[in-house]
Amino acid sequence: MNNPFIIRNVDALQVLDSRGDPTVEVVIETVGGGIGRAIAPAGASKGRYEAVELRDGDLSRFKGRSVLKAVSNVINYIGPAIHGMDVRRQREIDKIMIQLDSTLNKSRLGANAILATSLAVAKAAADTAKMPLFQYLGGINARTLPIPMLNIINGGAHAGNELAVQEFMIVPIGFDTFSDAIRVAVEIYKELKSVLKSRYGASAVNVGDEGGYAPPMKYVREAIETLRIAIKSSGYDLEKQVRISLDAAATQFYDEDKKAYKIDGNMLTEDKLIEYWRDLAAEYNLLSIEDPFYEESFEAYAQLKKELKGSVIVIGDDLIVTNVTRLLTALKQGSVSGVIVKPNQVGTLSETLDFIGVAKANGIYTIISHRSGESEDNTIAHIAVAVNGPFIKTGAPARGERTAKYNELLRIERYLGGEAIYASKIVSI
Ligand code: 2PG
Ligand code: MG
Repeated sequence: MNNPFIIRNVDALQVLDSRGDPTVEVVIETVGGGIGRAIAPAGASKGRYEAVELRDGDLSRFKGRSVLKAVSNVINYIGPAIHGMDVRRQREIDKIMIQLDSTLNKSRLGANAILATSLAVAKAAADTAKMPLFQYLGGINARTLPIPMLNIINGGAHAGNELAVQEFMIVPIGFDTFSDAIRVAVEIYKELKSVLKSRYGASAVNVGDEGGYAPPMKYVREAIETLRIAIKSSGYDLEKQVRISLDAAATQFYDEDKKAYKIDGNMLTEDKLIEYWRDLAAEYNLLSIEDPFYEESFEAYAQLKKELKGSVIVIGDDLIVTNVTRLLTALKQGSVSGVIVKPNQVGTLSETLDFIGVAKANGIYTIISHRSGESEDNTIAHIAVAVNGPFIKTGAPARGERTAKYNELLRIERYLGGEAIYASKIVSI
């Protein structure tokens, strides 16, 4: 009998992401008629140690941003190598691509080519098995809807304002269901719009790359204060119901020569910045701070984490780049209590799942994350449920490429019915 899971076709093409940049889409078909389609996302504030996103650099096309080489790598190298294989052999297929690439950072074939293929393989397997992707990946144990961290004020590399900190997020923790959490987030998002309009005028509600507002602000406290007003005037409690989280993306405002951070119009040394975060966390009962320091400063992270005594989750993104070796370094030094998980930072689905496994085995919170350049691809929503969250970070509850993930989570919640659990019910934060 014919095995329906055998790959019968691998195709790739260049499509566009949410910033209008070209990116790689891969389509895989199985003998049984299953189809897997996946699109690679792209970051703006990228970590130095991320797997490499291959771009053509040909200035006559898309200002150098085209990905035709990565597309042709899928068609000419990856496709022939995995054609005829069973899509359920995910690890083997990922290994073949890693070997074919044979670099440490996937720079030969491109992490964009490899990731889109890896995700398309899993999606083709789920489709052939006629199962939702989260269930194919997580089995009967996958039923926890993640707590969303919604970035509703954008700064840093994602906005055209003067805010050094990149993301100001609301985290609806005090609710019974994921859909309630999303409703509350939208109410606050809309309330924030009115607050910004009345204080800064109509242009203050233009949005940044991740759908959050990008008001003409300069001071971090000003942004947090405005969030606080919007949460309160929406009728929610800042202690138990909706918390505030930051992604500083501090590498972006670190001056390597001066060894100092430019924030709020000041230049702060590492010691001063540790104090700054400590005070801010206490003042606003912050739930988490992501990338509070430069991407090499494992010790500064550790120092801050020690001083915060577990009251705030210290998260590594650019510091760790979904890389097990860097995570182990961070664990040894006590640098983080949470990690961002971005499949395109490492390049394959199985390496992403391995990374999540190591983090969870060490009691580290995992935050499955989008990139600032996204698409309608909603795979991360499925991964978040497959690994039982506990967090997902996928932008504001606005703009199609962001709502694609939230909407998929709403569908999964409905599909699971009474079996669905909202992660905040089982995570102590
Ligand atoms: C981040 C991400 C996503 P980018 O820093 O966490 O929010 O941004 O994709 O630009 O790296
Ligand atoms: Mg980040």
